[in-house]
Amino acid sequence: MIPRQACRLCVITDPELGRGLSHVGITRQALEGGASMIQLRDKSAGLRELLPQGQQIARLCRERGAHFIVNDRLDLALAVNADGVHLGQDDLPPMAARAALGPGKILGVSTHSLEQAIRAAEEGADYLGIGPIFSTSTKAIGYEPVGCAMIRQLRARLELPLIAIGGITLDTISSVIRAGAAGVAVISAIVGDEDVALATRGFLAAILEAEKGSRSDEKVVDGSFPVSL
Ligand code: 3NM
Repeated sequence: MIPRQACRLCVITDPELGRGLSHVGITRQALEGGASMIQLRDKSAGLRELLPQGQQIARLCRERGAHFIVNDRLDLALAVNADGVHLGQDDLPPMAARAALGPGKILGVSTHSLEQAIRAAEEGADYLGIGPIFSTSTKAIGYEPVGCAMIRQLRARLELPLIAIGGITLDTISSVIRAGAAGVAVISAIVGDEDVALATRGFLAAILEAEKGSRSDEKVVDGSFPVSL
């Protein structure tokens, strides 16, 4: 289980886009800007290099009450006692990861279609990454952008928090939240900014503003139960 608010703003630490900042450096600034979740993502560094960084990030997140998720590396997530792990479609299947993680940890799964999302929910994911929402040059994943329509479709079928990812910027964030995403995960628009803390703060403010808009949309559409437009 993960509280919906924890999914609001996930900053993914990508040192390649990070203007010289390390995972820890990005984390410090993102937490200062109000990120609710940090995802450590590194496809090339070895575990011995990542371990001390992961330990430090775990401590920083704990101090700030933010959630710490490790991308892909279940072993690292366990070694640093992270809050959970985020898996892609080619990583360990969710059920196997859950068996190793135990019930108290968070399991997030990247999904790129309705079918993948429904399967991940059935397999025990606590939240779903859904993307790419828009085109992005950060990751060549071989999937076409799914757009906000996919968020609306999934919201209608699943209770799980949805974290939208892929090409999210300050210009597009409002449409994503209003479509029903619990939050967003961002790399380039935050980590690539020269002031990561300021960029994070800007995203958080935009999300809170869009959430207010979503609540008034709900009221207009139906006074008795929430509906996502
Ligand atoms: N996963 P940016 S898109 C890491 O669709 C990642 O699952 C995606 O980076 C998915 O915010 C993506 O720079 C890249 O577009 C996100």
